[in-house]
Amino acid sequence: MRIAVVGATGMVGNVMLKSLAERNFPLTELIPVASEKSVGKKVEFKGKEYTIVGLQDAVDMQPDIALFSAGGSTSLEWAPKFAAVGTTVVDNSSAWRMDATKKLIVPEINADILTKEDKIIANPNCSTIQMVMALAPLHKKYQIKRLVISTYQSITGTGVKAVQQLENEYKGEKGEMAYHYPIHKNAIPHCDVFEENGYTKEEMKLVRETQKILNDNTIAVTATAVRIPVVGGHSECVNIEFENEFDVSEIRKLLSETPGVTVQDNLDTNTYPMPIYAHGKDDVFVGRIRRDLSQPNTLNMWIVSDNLRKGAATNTIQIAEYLIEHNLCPSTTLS
Ligand code: 11C
Repeated sequence: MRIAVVGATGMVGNVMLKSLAERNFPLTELIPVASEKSVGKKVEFKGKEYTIVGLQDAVDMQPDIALFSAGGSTSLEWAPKFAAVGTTVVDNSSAWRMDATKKLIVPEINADILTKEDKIIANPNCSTIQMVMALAPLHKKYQIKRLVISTYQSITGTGVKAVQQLENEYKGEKGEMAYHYPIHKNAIPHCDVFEENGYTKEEMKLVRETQKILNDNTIAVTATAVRIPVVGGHSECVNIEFENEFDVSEIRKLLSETPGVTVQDNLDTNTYPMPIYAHGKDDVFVGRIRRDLSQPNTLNMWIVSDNLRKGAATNTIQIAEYLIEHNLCPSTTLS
């Protein structure tokens, strides 16, 4: 398996390299790819140095799989060029997610819809992935009717510039601003750009991507996404109304049996998920599981996950692993 990592110098790209190494991903050649200004620089992978190549050189090398995390416009322009030479692209940007001809995949939920013909596969948005990981088994059993979501999102979702802004503000130094406002000691109800409907794009990703992944447009979703000065992961308060009756202890059992989900929910020991502890982990953590006392068949949960891991790098790599394990890309033979 010859694997290209497009956007290898970015925050997600970095975690991808770390994660590929940790998971002992079956690659025979790593091709780190970045924009022209990074070409020639080195990245480290499993104790070896690799030289970054440009996009056209990477296409010419015809890798088996390209893991993209280089922003929407790079994906729109370059994913088709890789696909044209036979590379299967797994794209972490928002470019292809809602394209009806592209599949939006969380492996634990819907990787079984992938075929050899899928040459560009979309990785969902981080805040969607962690939420649907916890919702999918519940939807199957109780049928979700409506979701009311509030997010508390890590600045790492914005990128290096935002982490730098927080550090500067913390130290009382001036610097470039990633946000319109200070983030230190603040909460900004504005993730990604505003759409005409008054919601942000991040909020609408939660609506559209959830329906696409769960393959159910009848689920009503409304969301408010907020940026907070945290680096470890995204947190979400999710209010779920089901069509059917449920038992809270059954929900807890179902979630604790779900691969990739860890329940942390013990009021006696003050146990609940928090981003500081989710940081660097691949799982999605769920706690504060309790009935909404204000209306029937409704539940509240608190969902936390490292947005750079399961929300981005890990999910992208899991898709690639699925392709290899199921013989779905050109030269798939597990070494
Ligand atoms: C955030 N979810 O935290 C974003 C980052 O659509 O892939 C990823 C943006 C995307 O702001």
